[in-house]
Amino acid sequence: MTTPSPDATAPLLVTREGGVCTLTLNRPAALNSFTAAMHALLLPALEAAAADPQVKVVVITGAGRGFCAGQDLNDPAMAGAPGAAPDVGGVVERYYRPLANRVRTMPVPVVAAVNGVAAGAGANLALCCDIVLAARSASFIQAFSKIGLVPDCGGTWLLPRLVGRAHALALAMTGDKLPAEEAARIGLIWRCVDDAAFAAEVQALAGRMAAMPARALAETRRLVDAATTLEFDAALVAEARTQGALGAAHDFAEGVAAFRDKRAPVFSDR
Ligand code: T3D
Repeated sequence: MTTPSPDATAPLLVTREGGVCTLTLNRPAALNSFTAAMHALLLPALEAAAADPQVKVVVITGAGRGFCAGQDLNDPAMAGAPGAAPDVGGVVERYYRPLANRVRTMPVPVVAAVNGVAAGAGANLALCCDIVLAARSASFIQAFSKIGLVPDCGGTWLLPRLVGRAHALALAMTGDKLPAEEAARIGLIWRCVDDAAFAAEVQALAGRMAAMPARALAETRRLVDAATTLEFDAALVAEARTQGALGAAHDFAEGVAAFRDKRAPVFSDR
Protein backbone atom coordinates (compact mmCIF):
# COMPACT_ATOMS: atom_id res chain seq x y z
CA MET A 1 0.00 0.00 0.00
CA THR A 2 1.24 3.52 -0.83
CA THR A 3 -0.04 6.44 1.19
CA PRO A 4 0.80 9.67 -0.61
CA SER A 5 1.27 12.75 1.51
CA PRO A 6 -1.82 14.94 1.35
CA ASP A 7 0.39 17.97 0.70
CA ALA A 8 3.54 17.62 -1.41
CA THR A 9 4.72 21.06 -0.20
CA ALA A 10 4.54 20.08 3.49
CA PRO A 11 7.91 20.17 5.31
CA LEU A 12 7.58 16.43 5.93
CA LEU A 13 6.29 13.84 3.48
CA VAL A 14 5.03 10.55 4.86
CA THR A 15 4.51 7.52 2.64
CA ARG A 16 3.94 3.86 3.38
CA GLU A 17 4.57 1.03 0.98
CA GLY A 18 3.93 -2.35 2.49
CA GLY A 19 5.71 -2.34 5.85
CA VAL A 20 8.07 0.51 4.88
CA CYS A 21 7.21 3.95 6.24
CA THR A 22 9.31 6.66 4.61
CA LEU A 23 9.66 10.09 6.19
CA THR A 24 11.08 12.64 3.75
CA LEU A 25 12.35 15.93 5.15
CA ASN A 26 11.01 18.33 2.57
CA ARG A 27 12.47 21.83 2.53
CA PRO A 28 14.95 21.28 -0.30
CA ALA A 29 15.61 25.00 -0.92
CA ALA A 30 17.07 25.22 2.60
CA LEU A 31 18.64 21.75 2.52
CA ASN A 32 15.77 20.40 4.64
CA SER A 33 16.90 22.30 7.71
CA PHE A 34 14.61 21.92 10.72
CA THR A 35 11.92 24.48 11.40
CA ALA A 36 9.34 24.45 14.17
CA ALA A 37 6.80 23.50 11.49
CA MET A 38 8.88 20.49 10.44
CA HIS A 39 9.37 19.39 14.04
CA ALA A 40 5.61 19.66 14.55
CA LEU A 41 5.19 16.96 11.89
CA LEU A 42 8.25 14.79 12.43
CA LEU A 43 7.79 13.62 16.01
CA PRO A 44 4.07 12.82 15.52
CA ALA A 45 4.94 10.93 12.33
CA LEU A 46 7.43 8.81 14.29
CA GLU A 47 4.85 8.27 17.04
CA ALA A 48 2.29 7.18 14.44
CA ALA A 49 4.76 4.76 12.86
CA ALA A 50 5.63 3.36 16.29
CA ALA A 51 1.95 2.77 17.05
CA ASP A 52 1.10 1.22 13.66
CA PRO A 53 1.55 -2.58 13.70
CA GLN A 54 1.68 -2.56 9.88
CA VAL A 55 4.90 -0.52 9.91
CA LYS A 56 7.96 -2.78 10.01
CA VAL A 57 10.72 -0.29 9.24
CA VAL A 58 11.06 3.50 9.12
CA VAL A 59 13.26 5.21 6.53
CA ILE A 60 14.29 8.84 7.05
CA THR A 61 15.60 10.70 4.02
CA GLY A 62 15.71 14.17 2.48
CA ALA A 63 14.22 15.78 -0.60
CA GLY A 64 16.49 17.33 -3.20
CA ARG A 65 20.28 17.52 -2.91
CA GLY A 66 20.54 17.55 0.89
CA PHE A 67 19.60 15.21 3.74
CA CYS A 68 19.26 17.87 6.45
CA ALA A 69 21.36 20.95 7.31
CA GLY A 70 20.35 20.91 10.98
CA GLN A 71 18.50 23.71 12.66
CA ASP A 72 17.15 26.36 10.29
CA LEU A 73 19.16 29.33 11.46
CA ASN A 74 16.58 31.71 9.97
CA ASP A 75 13.44 30.22 11.49
CA PRO A 76 11.71 33.07 13.34
CA ALA A 77 9.77 30.52 15.40
CA MET A 78 13.07 29.56 17.06
CA ALA A 79 14.08 33.12 17.91
CA GLY A 80 13.83 34.27 21.50
CA ALA A 81 11.65 37.05 22.81
CA PRO A 82 12.38 40.47 21.25
CA GLY A 83 15.59 41.86 22.72
CA ALA A 84 16.41 38.61 24.55
CA ALA A 85 18.98 35.96 23.64
CA PRO A 86 17.53 32.96 21.76
CA ASP A 87 16.57 30.10 24.05
CA VAL A 88 18.78 27.53 22.33
CA GLY A 89 18.69 25.17 25.31
CA GLY A 90 14.92 25.36 25.29
CA VAL A 91 14.83 24.52 21.58
CA VAL A 92 17.06 21.50 22.15
CA GLU A 93 14.92 20.30 25.08
CA ARG A 94 11.67 20.91 23.23
CA TYR A 95 12.61 19.40 19.87
CA TYR A 96 15.93 17.58 19.59
CA ARG A 97 15.92 15.61 22.84
CA PRO A 98 12.46 14.07 22.21
CA LEU A 99 13.36 13.47 18.56
CA ALA A 100 16.61 11.65 19.34
CA ASN A 101 15.00 9.62 22.13
CA ARG A 102 12.08 8.67 19.89
CA VAL A 103 14.33 7.42 17.09
CA ARG A 104 16.51 5.44 19.52
CA THR A 105 13.50 3.69 21.08
CA MET A 106 11.39 2.94 18.02
CA PRO A 107 9.85 -0.55 18.13
CA VAL A 108 11.05 -1.09 14.55
CA PRO A 109 14.42 -0.52 12.87
CA VAL A 110 15.10 2.97 11.58
CA VAL A 111 17.21 3.49 8.45
CA ALA A 112 18.79 6.83 7.58
CA ALA A 113 18.99 7.13 3.81
CA VAL A 114 21.44 10.01 3.59
CA ASN A 115 21.03 11.35 0.08
CA GLY A 116 23.18 14.46 0.49
CA VAL A 117 24.81 16.74 3.01
CA ALA A 118 23.89 16.07 6.65
CA ALA A 119 24.97 18.88 8.97
CA GLY A 120 24.52 19.76 12.64
CA ALA A 121 21.44 18.14 14.13
CA GLY A 122 20.74 16.74 10.67
CA ALA A 123 23.94 14.70 10.83
CA ASN A 124 23.15 13.50 14.32
CA LEU A 125 19.56 12.61 13.45
CA ALA A 126 21.08 10.28 10.86
CA LEU A 127 23.54 8.87 13.40
CA CYS A 128 20.65 8.19 15.82
CA CYS A 129 19.24 5.76 13.27
CA ASP A 130 20.06 2.06 13.42
CA ILE A 131 21.52 1.74 9.95
CA VAL A 132 22.97 4.68 8.00
CA LEU A 133 23.22 4.19 4.25
CA ALA A 134 24.61 7.16 2.34
CA ALA A 135 24.97 8.16 -1.27
CA ARG A 136 28.63 8.57 -2.25
CA SER A 137 28.10 12.31 -2.83
CA ALA A 138 26.71 12.78 0.69
CA SER A 139 28.74 14.21 3.56
CA PHE A 140 28.56 14.64 7.32
CA ILE A 141 29.36 17.90 9.12
CA GLN A 142 29.36 18.54 12.86
CA ALA A 143 28.61 22.17 12.06
CA PHE A 144 27.95 23.22 15.66
CA SER A 145 31.44 24.47 16.51
CA LYS A 146 31.31 26.94 13.62
CA ILE A 147 28.43 28.76 15.29
CA GLY A 148 29.65 28.48 18.87
CA LEU A 149 27.60 25.45 19.94
CA VAL A 150 28.26 21.87 21.00
CA PRO A 151 26.96 18.78 19.18
CA ASP A 152 23.34 18.06 20.08
CA CYS A 153 20.65 15.59 19.02
CA GLY A 154 22.80 12.90 20.68
CA GLY A 155 26.10 13.84 19.04
CA THR A 156 28.23 13.85 22.21
CA TRP A 157 27.00 10.34 23.05
CA LEU A 158 27.00 8.90 19.58
CA LEU A 159 30.25 10.19 18.09
CA PRO A 160 32.76 8.66 20.52
CA ARG A 161 30.86 5.37 20.55
CA LEU A 162 30.84 5.19 16.77
CA VAL A 163 34.33 6.38 15.90
CA GLY A 164 36.27 6.76 19.19
CA ARG A 165 37.34 9.88 21.06
CA ALA A 166 40.03 11.00 18.62
CA HIS A 167 37.77 11.13 15.58
CA ALA A 168 34.81 12.36 17.65
CA LEU A 169 36.64 15.37 18.99
CA ALA A 170 38.32 16.19 15.69
CA LEU A 171 35.04 16.05 13.79
CA ALA A 172 33.19 18.07 16.43
CA MET A 173 35.93 20.66 16.97
CA THR A 174 36.87 21.28 13.34
CA GLY A 175 33.37 21.07 11.89
CA ASP A 176 35.06 19.70 8.78
CA LYS A 177 33.02 18.06 6.05
CA LEU A 178 33.46 14.28 6.12
CA PRO A 179 32.70 12.62 2.77
CA ALA A 180 30.40 9.60 2.96
CA GLU A 181 33.11 7.23 1.82
CA GLU A 182 35.39 8.34 4.64
CA ALA A 183 32.46 8.21 7.10
CA ALA A 184 31.96 4.57 6.17
CA ARG A 185 35.68 3.85 6.38
CA ILE A 186 35.97 5.12 9.96
CA GLY A 187 32.73 3.44 11.07
CA LEU A 188 30.58 6.55 11.49
CA ILE A 189 28.02 5.01 9.13
CA TRP A 190 27.35 1.54 7.80
CA ARG A 191 28.20 2.04 4.12
CA CYS A 192 27.99 4.34 1.15
CA VAL A 193 26.92 3.41 -2.33
CA ASP A 194 27.17 5.07 -5.73
CA ASP A 195 24.58 7.77 -6.27
CA ALA A 196 23.14 5.93 -9.24
CA ALA A 197 22.50 2.86 -7.10
CA PHE A 198 21.37 4.71 -3.97
CA ALA A 199 17.57 4.64 -4.42
CA ALA A 200 17.55 0.96 -5.34
CA GLU A 201 19.87 0.09 -2.43
CA VAL A 202 17.64 1.98 0.02
CA GLN A 203 14.57 0.21 -1.30
CA ALA A 204 16.25 -3.19 -1.12
CA LEU A 205 17.50 -2.60 2.42
CA ALA A 206 14.13 -1.31 3.62
CA GLY A 207 12.37 -4.27 2.02
CA ARG A 208 14.73 -6.68 3.73
CA MET A 209 14.30 -5.01 7.11
CA ALA A 210 10.52 -5.00 6.73
CA ALA A 211 10.59 -8.79 6.47
CA MET A 212 12.70 -9.17 9.63
CA PRO A 213 11.37 -9.71 13.18
CA ALA A 214 10.93 -6.10 14.35
CA ARG A 215 10.77 -6.89 18.03
CA ALA A 216 14.02 -8.84 17.98
CA LEU A 217 15.72 -6.00 16.08
CA ALA A 218 14.49 -3.35 18.52
CA GLU A 219 15.66 -5.51 21.41
CA THR A 220 19.04 -5.92 19.70
CA ARG A 221 19.44 -2.14 19.60
CA ARG A 222 18.41 -1.84 23.24
CA LEU A 223 20.88 -4.48 24.41
CA VAL A 224 23.77 -3.15 22.31
CA ASP A 225 23.24 0.35 23.74
CA ALA A 226 22.79 -0.91 27.30
CA ALA A 227 25.90 -3.09 27.08
CA THR A 228 28.13 -0.02 26.67
CA THR A 229 27.78 0.60 30.40
CA LEU A 230 27.61 -3.01 31.59
CA GLU A 231 30.19 -5.50 32.80
CA PHE A 232 30.54 -8.50 30.45
CA ASP A 233 28.60 -10.86 32.70
CA ALA A 234 25.83 -8.32 33.19
CA ALA A 235 25.48 -8.15 29.40
CA LEU A 236 25.23 -11.95 29.33
CA VAL A 237 22.48 -11.78 31.95
CA ALA A 238 20.60 -9.17 29.90
CA GLU A 239 20.94 -11.34 26.78
CA ALA A 240 19.58 -14.39 28.60
CA ARG A 241 16.64 -12.43 30.02
CA THR A 242 15.73 -10.96 26.65
CA GLN A 243 16.25 -14.26 24.85
CA GLY A 244 13.87 -15.81 27.37
CA ALA A 245 11.15 -13.31 26.53
CA LEU A 246 11.70 -13.57 22.77
CA GLY A 247 11.86 -17.35 22.93
CA ALA A 248 8.33 -17.42 24.30
CA ALA A 249 7.00 -15.04 21.64
CA HIS A 250 5.37 -15.64 18.27
CA ASP A 251 8.28 -14.63 16.05
CA PHE A 252 10.68 -17.24 17.40
CA ALA A 253 8.15 -20.03 16.92
CA GLU A 254 7.39 -18.71 13.44
CA GLY A 255 11.06 -18.37 12.52
CA VAL A 256 11.83 -21.94 13.56
CA ALA A 257 8.69 -23.32 11.90
CA ALA A 258 9.51 -21.47 8.67
CA PHE A 259 13.06 -22.83 8.76
CA ARG A 260 11.78 -26.37 9.16
CA ASP A 261 9.12 -25.90 6.46
CA LYS A 262 11.67 -24.30 4.11
CA ARG A 263 9.44 -21.24 3.59
CA ALA A 264 9.73 -17.50 4.26
CA PRO A 265 8.72 -16.55 7.82
CA VAL A 266 5.94 -14.07 8.53
CA PHE A 267 6.92 -12.10 11.61
CA SER A 268 4.45 -9.93 13.51
CA ASP A 269 5.73 -9.23 17.03
CA ARG A 270 6.29 -5.59 18.05
O1 T3D B 1 18.15 26.80 18.31
C1 T3D B 1 19.16 26.20 17.88
O2 T3D B 1 19.83 26.63 16.96
C2 T3D B 1 19.56 24.91 18.54
C3 T3D B 1 19.74 23.79 17.64
C4 T3D B 1 20.92 23.51 17.05
C5 T3D B 1 21.05 22.33 16.17
C6 T3D B 1 21.88 22.58 14.94
O3 T3D B 1 21.65 21.87 14.00
S1 T3D B 1 23.06 23.80 14.92
C7 T3D B 1 23.76 23.65 13.29
C8 T3D B 1 22.92 24.37 12.27
N1 T3D B 1 23.38 24.09 10.92
C9 T3D B 1 24.42 24.69 10.37
O4 T3D B 1 25.12 25.47 10.97
C10 T3D B 1 24.71 24.34 8.91
C11 T3D B 1 24.55 25.57 8.05
N2 T3D B 1 24.68 25.23 6.66
C12 T3D B 1 25.88 25.08 6.06
O5 T3D B 1 26.92 25.16 6.67
C13 T3D B 1 25.86 24.80 4.58
O6 T3D B 1 24.62 25.17 4.06
C14 T3D B 1 26.13 23.31 4.24
C15 T3D B 1 27.61 22.99 4.52
C16 T3D B 1 25.22 22.38 5.03
C17 T3D B 1 25.87 23.07 2.73
O7 T3D B 1 26.63 24.02 1.99
P1 T3D B 1 26.28 24.22 0.44
O8 T3D B 1 27.32 25.17 -0.09
O9 T3D B 1 26.15 22.90 -0.22
O10 T3D B 1 24.82 24.89 0.39
P2 T3D B 1 24.43 26.39 0.78
O11 T3D B 1 24.49 27.24 -0.44
O12 T3D B 1 25.17 26.82 1.98
O13 T3D B 1 22.89 26.18 1.22
C18 T3D B 1 21.86 26.08 0.26
C19 T3D B 1 20.70 26.89 0.78
O14 T3D B 1 20.28 26.31 2.02
C20 T3D B 1 21.11 28.33 1.12
O15 T3D B 1 19.99 29.14 0.90
P3 T3D B 1 20.01 30.20 -0.31
O16 T3D B 1 21.20 31.11 -0.08
O17 T3D B 1 20.15 29.40 -1.56
O18 T3D B 1 18.70 30.91 -0.19
C21 T3D B 1 21.37 28.26 2.60
O19 T3D B 1 21.21 29.51 3.26
C22 T3D B 1 20.30 27.29 3.04
N3 T3D B 1 20.68 26.64 4.32
C23 T3D B 1 21.61 25.70 4.49
N4 T3D B 1 21.68 25.38 5.79
C24 T3D B 1 20.77 26.14 6.42
C25 T3D B 1 20.13 26.95 5.48
N5 T3D B 1 19.18 27.84 5.83
C26 T3D B 1 18.87 27.91 7.16
N6 T3D B 1 19.46 27.15 8.11
C27 T3D B 1 20.41 26.27 7.79
N7 T3D B 1 20.95 25.47 8.75
